[in-house]
Amino acid sequence: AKESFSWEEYLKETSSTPAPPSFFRQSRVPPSNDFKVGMKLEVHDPRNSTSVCIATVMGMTGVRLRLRLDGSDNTNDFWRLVDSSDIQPIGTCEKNGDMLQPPLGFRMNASSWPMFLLRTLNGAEMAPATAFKKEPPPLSQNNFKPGMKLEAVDKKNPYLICPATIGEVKGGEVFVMFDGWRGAFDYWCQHHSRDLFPVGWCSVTKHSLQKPGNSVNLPKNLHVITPAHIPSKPSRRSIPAPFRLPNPLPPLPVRKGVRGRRPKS
Ligand code: MLZ
Repeated sequence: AKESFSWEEYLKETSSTPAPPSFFRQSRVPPSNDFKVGMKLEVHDPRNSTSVCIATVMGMTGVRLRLRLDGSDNTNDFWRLVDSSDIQPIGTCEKNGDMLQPPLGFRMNASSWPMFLLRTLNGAEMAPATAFKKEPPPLSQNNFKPGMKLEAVDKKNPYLICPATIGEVKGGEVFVMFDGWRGAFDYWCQHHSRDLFPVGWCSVTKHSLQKPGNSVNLPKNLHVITPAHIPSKPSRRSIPAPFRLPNPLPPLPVRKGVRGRRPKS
């Protein structure tokens, strides 16, 4: 049976609190998704952000669009929110006196770009201007505190949004730790990153939310000192799901002779 993840229970279980919605660069009332699969739009090439390209909506989940650059391959799809300032209606570029560019890795000869452009736009369904929503302005202050829970895009699997915890805060940046994945997917980003969402965002926007992984989150510098009740090699399968260490971990007793020794692994 497909059991779903409940923030309410999980927050109790981990005795943690969500980061307040006002800390995020997201609309309080999420925008509506008025795009349809197959529609075309203009987008800044994620691998070359100064150039504006044509993209097609290949899929959608919640208020996120799965985009593919016309003329590129099918292995570099990327995701944008419907209120991202990276996307705009077809014609915007020309109106600004700029030229549409072939994507980085255009699969044809560069000289065939003008003809390709004509053909790709001919008869295409263009996303209407009303589908593009205004991007919320960045917040000036980084208000996040370590331990606060949130929902975050897994940058290694960008179609996934997963339960996460703020691990560290440094100036305008936060360290996003994915619950139950032992650091494998963690990253630093700006506090106003569009990849961070308040707890409940997926449910409100009808985006699927992953469950936390099954691995114990151990701070990297502590992995050699394993408390007796944890198997020395925690695997995703070996620890029953309800078992979770408090996060952040309480300080471990410092044993004589251990301090300063480098882990062997
Ligand atoms: N199939 C992948 C997905 C991991 C997603 C983790 N997200 C924080 C794996 O099991 O490695």
